[in-house]
Amino acid sequence: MNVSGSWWKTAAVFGFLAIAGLALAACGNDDAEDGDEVNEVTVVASDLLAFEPSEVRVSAGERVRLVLDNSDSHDLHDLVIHHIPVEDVHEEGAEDAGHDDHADHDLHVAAHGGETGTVEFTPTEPGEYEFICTEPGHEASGMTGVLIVE
Ligand SMILES: [Cu+2]
Repeated sequence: MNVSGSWWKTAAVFGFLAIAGLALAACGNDDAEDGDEVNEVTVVASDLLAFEPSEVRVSAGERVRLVLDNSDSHDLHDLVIHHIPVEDVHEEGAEDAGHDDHADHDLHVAAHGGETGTVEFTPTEPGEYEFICTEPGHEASGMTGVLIVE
């Protein structure tokens, strides 16, 4: 009986490990699929003081990677949305530059001339959100656009 009992315990342990392994593998697949769902959009900033495109469409609840392409410019430009409901904002670029007030915006990305910056975020509510460049005079010269969250 002892030998038999030991065999069943061993089998039970291996069975548990197999199920745990399958569960981990399933989780890993989910992560990979989430990564594929990032919606990358590029907005080109130019020294002509315009964004191209000036209208960007994304989906509520979907991860967005917004690339501010300033590679053909000489000046620093940024892209700021003062008020937009967003989650999990992660910015890479000229983070310490190009905005008038850190506390006064929900979304910001900046890039020095010849560089690009990116900001990842998840918009949570449909709506139309104006974005601007906060460098002095740029917004007044028409460096504005709209992010449409559907
Ligand atoms: Cu600008």
